[in-house]
Amino acid sequence: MINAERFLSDLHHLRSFGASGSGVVRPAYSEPDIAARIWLAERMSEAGLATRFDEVGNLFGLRDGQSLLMGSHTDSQPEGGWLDGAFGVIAALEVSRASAERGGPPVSVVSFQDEEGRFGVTTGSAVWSGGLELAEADALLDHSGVSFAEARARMEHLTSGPVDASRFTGFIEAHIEQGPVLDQAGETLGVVTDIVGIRDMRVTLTGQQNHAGTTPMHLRRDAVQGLARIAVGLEERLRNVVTPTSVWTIGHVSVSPNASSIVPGKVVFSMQWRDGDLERLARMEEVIRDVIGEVAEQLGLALEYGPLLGLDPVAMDTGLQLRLASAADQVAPGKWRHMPSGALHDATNVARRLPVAMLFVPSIGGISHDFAEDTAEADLIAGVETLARAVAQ
Ligand code: HGY
Ligand code: MN
Ligand code: MN
Ligand code: MN
Repeated sequence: MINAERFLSDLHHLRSFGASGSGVVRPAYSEPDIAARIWLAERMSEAGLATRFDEVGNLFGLRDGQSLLMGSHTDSQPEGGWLDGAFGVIAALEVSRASAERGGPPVSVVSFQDEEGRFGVTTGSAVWSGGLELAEADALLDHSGVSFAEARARMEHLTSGPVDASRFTGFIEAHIEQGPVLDQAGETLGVVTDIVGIRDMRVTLTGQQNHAGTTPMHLRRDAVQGLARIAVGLEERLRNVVTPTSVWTIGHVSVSPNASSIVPGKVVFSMQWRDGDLERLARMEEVIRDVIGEVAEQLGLALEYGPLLGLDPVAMDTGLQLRLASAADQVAPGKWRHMPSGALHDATNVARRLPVAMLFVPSIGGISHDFAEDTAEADLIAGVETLARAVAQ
């Protein structure tokens, strides 16, 4: 039902924007990200879609009247794989074209901006869905101190107007799994049941910067020692409240002044945790704040928290799941499953406004957020075919 060659050709063209080794470096609002969006808008126009950039740089390709919305994001992590987000956007474009050619239901396409959280957590779809006020988003800073307001100003000249959710009947996002489940089971497709919740906050520990040769150990207020104790303390204390699917990550660390002969005076780090259960997320937060507070006190470090960002867990629409499941049964009989998503997706935000569903294809070796991320071509095509069948039904 689809043109696999056209789909693969577009997917590989998108890969060329910000290409780095086998992966991409295409963070939100960077030059390659904006160039990719401009190219994508051209491809949408060629497909007969009316293109629109909203005020934060989300790109829509619209069919007239009521339509189904499909898509994902085209920005990447600072070191990203070529398929994260890209697969869902180009799959949506192909399904939209194929459906129009067959006289099927109208499908609009979207690439949301800053899904990867340069400025927070899925910023573009959070603003579009009303989950985050634009003024609040504008004040968010990336790790180098650039504000969201400054970044989105780089796309101001492209802005062509808002897009109201009421024109859409639902949202389907296809994505690579980004985990090992389908790959290890030798399966082709996953119909997502729900998406985990996430919490993310920046923590600043300030001690006393000093000479690394003359300052006795017992007189130091060393911010890196604080971070080390926190990392170990969390490992021990979170054990009591979590399940095997709960996760927490200190993924970004900035040490000041970051010199071998200086006792580090300041550490800023990201503290992120995820779980499918709202209450457990709250219990994890209590433990995290306890551990950080206790270590700060022991070492005489000043402690400052940034805003607590997050998204609650959400369930996928059961009607849309059924449609995806029946299409999956046709395309990959006996080789698909229902499964939760441990990664975050724009679908979480869109669920505020529309019924949403998600379809996964396998990630080879379960690798993602890494240049090595990949998926077998046959699995990518099976994913698009499944979407097309679900839409046709
Ligand atoms: O971090 C995530 O789960 C997503 O890839 N932004
Ligand atoms: Mn993604
Ligand atoms: Mn990602
Ligand atoms: Mn000296």
